[in-house]
Amino acid sequence: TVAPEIHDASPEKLLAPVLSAFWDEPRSWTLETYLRHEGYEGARKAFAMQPDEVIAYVKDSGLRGRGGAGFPTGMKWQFIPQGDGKPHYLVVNADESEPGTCKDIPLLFANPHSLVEGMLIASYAIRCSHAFVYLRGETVPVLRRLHEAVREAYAAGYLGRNILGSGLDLDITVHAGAGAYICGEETALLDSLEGRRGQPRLRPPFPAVAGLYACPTVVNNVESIASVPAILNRGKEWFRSMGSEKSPGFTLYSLSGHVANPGQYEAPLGITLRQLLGMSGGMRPGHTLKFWTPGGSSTPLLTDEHLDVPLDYEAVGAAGSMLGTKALQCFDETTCVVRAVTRWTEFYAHESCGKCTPCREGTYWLVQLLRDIEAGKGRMADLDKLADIADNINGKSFCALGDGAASPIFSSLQYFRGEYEQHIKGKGCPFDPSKSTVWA
Ligand code: L3W
Ligand code: SF4
Repeated sequence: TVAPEIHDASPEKLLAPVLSAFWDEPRSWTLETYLRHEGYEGARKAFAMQPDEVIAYVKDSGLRGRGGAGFPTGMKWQFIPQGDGKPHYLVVNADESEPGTCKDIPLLFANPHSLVEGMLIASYAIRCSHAFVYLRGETVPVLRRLHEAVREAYAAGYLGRNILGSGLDLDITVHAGAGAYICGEETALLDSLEGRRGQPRLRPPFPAVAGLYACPTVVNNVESIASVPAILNRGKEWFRSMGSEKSPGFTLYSLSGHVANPGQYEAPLGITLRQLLGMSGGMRPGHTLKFWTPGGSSTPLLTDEHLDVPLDYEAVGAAGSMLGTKALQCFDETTCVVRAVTRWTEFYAHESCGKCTPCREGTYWLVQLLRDIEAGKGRMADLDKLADIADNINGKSFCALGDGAASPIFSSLQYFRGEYEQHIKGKGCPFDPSKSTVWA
């Protein structure tokens, strides 16, 4: 597929970043810098509207959740019942841990006030007076910066009582998690925040009905909330002028692996990997793309045949994968796909919370089979066994972690079955790991 014209990735748009606009300025994270860049203007515009109008505005903008699922943000806010007499909560999911995903943490590090302002607007809209950020605990420098941004916001009257005369009272609590991937699943996150072991809850009820402390709760990703101030300030039409009709706006892509210049790239949805590689210096010199993930290892692998697939929810879905978190991990011809899939599967087995049998047992057995194949001890029948175990995990597990673990198995067998067979027939890995910087 070639990117249709509706996917506007024109150079002017690419050169006008929003979330990352001033990351390279000295002290970009301070309130002073933020105020020089339209800081808190979106909140002022939101406060001039009624809360329901703000929800409708965000819904009309077409903003979709940036945490992986792409659920419409305004619709999620609209699910919060009004006049129910219960407290409402906003919880920001900053537990970024999906392999290859590295955009929320840099965003918080460089521009934490965009999140604080977004939280003001979201809290006003859903009538919440206590909001939480659940941050990946290993990122201590980010934790400090976020605490400092919250302190600055209180001191300047952007948090606390009757903020900017709007009648909104808002407190923000920043909570550091303890390093479990499963706590990025929204209901496990809520359990962890409540002080319990983080394991997924049965859904429904969704958090919008019974979330934190059994009260209506919006759980949104960092980037989703941090995108809201610019939408309010510059307008929903401006936002819709980027990307496609169903996947509008700008977003942060994390580019990693065998690329010349890994990092965060801000661009409209609908740009292609070929265009992004063109902007960023391409693959490392002398090497070519072999396979890649559109949204971290939980999304099915794609190959060089898919370089022109527009990176939006619909087009990536039609290509057989998912846009997910937009974590573009690129691997060149030196990479053994079996080794890469084994490494990811070890991650899922380690992070499986153990609550349900298909994922707890299945990921363990996938690892055993993959390690055998990679070590040259596999049998041809193992390939069907791999697919069978993955099939017994996929759609039969309690949460999306299980489905994520099955994705690299199915997709690698689909595109690279021959490479698995090569390992089995040749009784070993045909690749030289010393040539592949990613898995060395
Ligand atoms: C009310 C309904 N709310 C859905 C809400 C729901 C949630 C959102 C999306 O997984 C994906 C996963 C990973 N009433 C509702 C409703 N909602 N129906 O909408 O829900 P869902 O189930 O589609 O997805 P999810 O459980 O949020 C997220 C993929 O992301 N992923 C993983 C990312 C990992 C991180 C991380 O590192 N922290 O983000 C990567 O691709 O596989 O498919 O809020 O409540 N009727
Ligand atoms: Fe836990 Fe895995 Fe089951 Fe999710 S799928 S509940 S992580 S065991």
